[in-house]
Amino acid sequence: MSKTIFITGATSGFGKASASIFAEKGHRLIITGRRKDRLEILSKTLQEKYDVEVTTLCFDVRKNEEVIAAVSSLSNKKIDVLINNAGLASGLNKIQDGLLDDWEKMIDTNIKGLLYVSKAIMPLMIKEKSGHIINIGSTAGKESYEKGNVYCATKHAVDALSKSMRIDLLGKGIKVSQICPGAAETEFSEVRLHGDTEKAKQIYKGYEPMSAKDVASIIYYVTTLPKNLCINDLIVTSISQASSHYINRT
Ligand code: NDP
Ligand code: 8X3
Repeated sequence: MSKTIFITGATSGFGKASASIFAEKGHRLIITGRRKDRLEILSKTLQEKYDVEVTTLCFDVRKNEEVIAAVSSLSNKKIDVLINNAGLASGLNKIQDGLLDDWEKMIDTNIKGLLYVSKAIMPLMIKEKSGHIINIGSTAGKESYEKGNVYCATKHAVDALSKSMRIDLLGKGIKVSQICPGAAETEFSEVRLHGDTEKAKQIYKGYEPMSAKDVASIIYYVTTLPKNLCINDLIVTSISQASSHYINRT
């Protein structure tokens, strides 16, 4: 049965790869992000390739008024799956050298943005007595690592919020899953390193990280379980990684 999938951060990485998989499987999409040009290109490509309905909503998850306006603008407000994926790391410094601007960006996007989008969409799911919220956490939400400080803290918050959502929404017919990927090569490190592409490539040197498509296949997988089952929490890494601290580099 065709579902409506609302994806935050669909202009790149996991969100974009998820949009492709769900479109390939014949689902309706609502793809969102700040880069309008990318949303429009992706929408056109997916509609042409898979003949599915794609709606684009261009907004910044950090701005609650933009989130509310975007969700209110939807003509069909039945959302089956919300993928809270938009997020970023900004900066890779020891905490004593951290920049306030980086900290605020991460807290506002990864925690407050996820809350704003969820707050706009949860009532729609509650009304339908069904839905699936998938929060993209991280191995950084399970353990802290050197220079990860505020990013790790925001992903620990996603971990706590995922558990809280599942508890508070119990009995409402809504599944809440958290997926915690380890290292995957997307634009993530380029963003974290403020656009230094060469340094970003070094992060993935000497081992095989996951691809965006790998993670998207896991996101899709958790939506394929029977109605009575919910994957609560799932950690996924490439075979080269055992934890945030152990990567088998050659
Ligand atoms: P990318 O940088 O490739 O994609 C990030 C996406 O988030 C983009 O589509 C971007 O869209 C969107 N985004 C960022 N800030 C905002 C904002 N303020 N408002 C709306 N959208 C925003 O990274 P990934 O795909 O790797 O990351 C996706 C998620 O996965 C993040 O939450 C990240 O923390 C998490 N993660 C990543 C891992 C990795 O190793 N890559 C591992 C574990 C978790 P736009 O700029 O157009 O707004
Ligand atoms: C992204 C993975 O290891 O860079 O969440 O924190 S890591």
